[in-house]
Amino acid sequence: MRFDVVTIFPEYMGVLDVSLLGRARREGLVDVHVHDLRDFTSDRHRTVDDTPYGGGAGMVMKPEPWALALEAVAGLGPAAARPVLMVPTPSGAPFTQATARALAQEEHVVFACGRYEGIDERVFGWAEELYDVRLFSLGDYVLNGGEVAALAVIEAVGRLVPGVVGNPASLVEESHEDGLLEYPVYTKPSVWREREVPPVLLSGDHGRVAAWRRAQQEERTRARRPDLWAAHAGRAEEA
Ligand code: 6GU
Repeated sequence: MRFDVVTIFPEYMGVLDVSLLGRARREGLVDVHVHDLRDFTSDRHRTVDDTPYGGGAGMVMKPEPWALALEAVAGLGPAAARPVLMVPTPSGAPFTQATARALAQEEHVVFACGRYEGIDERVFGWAEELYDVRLFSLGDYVLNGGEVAALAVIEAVGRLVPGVVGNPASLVEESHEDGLLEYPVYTKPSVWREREVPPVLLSGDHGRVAAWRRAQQEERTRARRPDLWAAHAGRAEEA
């Protein structure tokens, strides 16, 4: 699967070289290319922003450099694939594990990382000609730009690509895969600084371990994420 990232801070994406995803890239499992938006400007100052119509604080990203960049990048993926354009913005739809699973089925995903107060809105309508356009948010807080959000999505989706995570079973038993948070985990020593591992985990009784873990998942979800718990309880009632 191929990712392209358009940004005015290409060096921000340097962390993609390290860890699990770095290895996946070197092994050719995921292909990530980063493009500098300023390479698609034509003035001496390589200008990407301007003042907002209607007034107000901050600057807005100009549409034409974005159009040129997105036209150039759309054709870089597999010929048959209609690319997905992922636009990080605090006013987008929530990005979830379900979104990550769906994106992992795509062949070509492009990120348009805006800075300042955002990108001229007309770009998104225009881009529908070439892309399946999806505005997304990581959560209800504001980042300075979309780069960190693009990194988060590339990591969440990249690890679902077959072969990237060594043991596929570890993808199944995870927070959010079944609508509940993950159960707590422990390793040796069984007593550490006077704190004991829950005895059931040392019992060797797989049935009791599974039941305990399930109860922990439910307890945590109820305590920490009442929103997820309500949705889970709703589904259980329907079934
Ligand atoms: Cl996707 N982008 C920006 N700029 N801020 C955010 C976000 C995205 N998600 C939460 N805050």
